[in-house]
Amino acid sequence: MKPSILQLNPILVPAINDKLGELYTMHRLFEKDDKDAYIREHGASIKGVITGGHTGISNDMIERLPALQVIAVNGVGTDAVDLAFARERGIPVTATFGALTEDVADLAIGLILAACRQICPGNEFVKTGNWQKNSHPGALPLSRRFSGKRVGIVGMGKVGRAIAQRASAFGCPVSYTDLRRMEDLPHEFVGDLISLARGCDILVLAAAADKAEGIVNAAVLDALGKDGYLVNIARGKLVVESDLVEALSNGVIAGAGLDVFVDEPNVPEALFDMDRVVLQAHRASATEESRTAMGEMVLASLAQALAGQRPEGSLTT
Ligand code: 8YV
Repeated sequence: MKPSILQLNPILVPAINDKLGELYTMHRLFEKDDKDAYIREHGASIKGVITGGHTGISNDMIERLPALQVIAVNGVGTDAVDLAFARERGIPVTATFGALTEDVADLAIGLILAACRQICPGNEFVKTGNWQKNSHPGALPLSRRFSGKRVGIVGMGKVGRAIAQRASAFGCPVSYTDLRRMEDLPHEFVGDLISLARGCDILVLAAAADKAEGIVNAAVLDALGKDGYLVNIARGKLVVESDLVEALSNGVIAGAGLDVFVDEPNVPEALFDMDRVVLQAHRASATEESRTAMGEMVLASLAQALAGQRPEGSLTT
């Protein structure tokens, strides 16, 4: 009999779904109306869980899966899984470290360019026919340069480093903050977030959110200043969203590029009309390349755990 796997989020790569279906009995919880009843019926048979970084799994759900041997996070953020709880129970938790680095870093640069160069309002101006109606060169305001701007990065993990590499190619001096200085990096380490924000033009959030909820607040945005941009490709909850909306509304900062939000898919509507703000629907890893590589890592984690081995890169065992 094929082992049972509980899937909490869809996987968008057909080849990965085919492989999962070949090897396992898949329980696609996200498709069920009465999730509670479904777990009551099938919970005891579940050997593995696949979830998204943002979705994670609750402790209550873990407790309802007594045969659970692995939680495979299809993403790099593990802030929505209680790792200590899983560790106590000897359940390996894996993530897809390395699989999505390049695409998340690419989107960070895309958001910076889009926000600074006003690419979205320009696109709308042309596509709605407004350029033909008003071809005066001043119909759109001047935008801001990205090349050479000072970039401050919060979190110098794989993604932060890939953003630094790209920003350096744009001639941008890079500084960063993290829990510690990293001796192998040529960039300036700044010990506190307010000083980092004060010393940069573009503040990019690439940090894990486990212990960093609300670190970007009114004081940090104030330090970033009226010519500064905030870019977030990590987790919405790193930011006090109401402070951000207020800072953008009052010109405390110049603009923002946001892929993630506190309560997705709910986004503060005040942001919708702001030309200086570019929004994405949590898309940083949403390429065929990343999602295929991530899916393969999930398959490997399940196979290793269910064969009685410690999955490579387990964070808890
Ligand atoms: C993932 C994410 O792509 O990696 C993460 O932590 O939040 C996402 O970008 C998502 O979990 C896909 O399921």
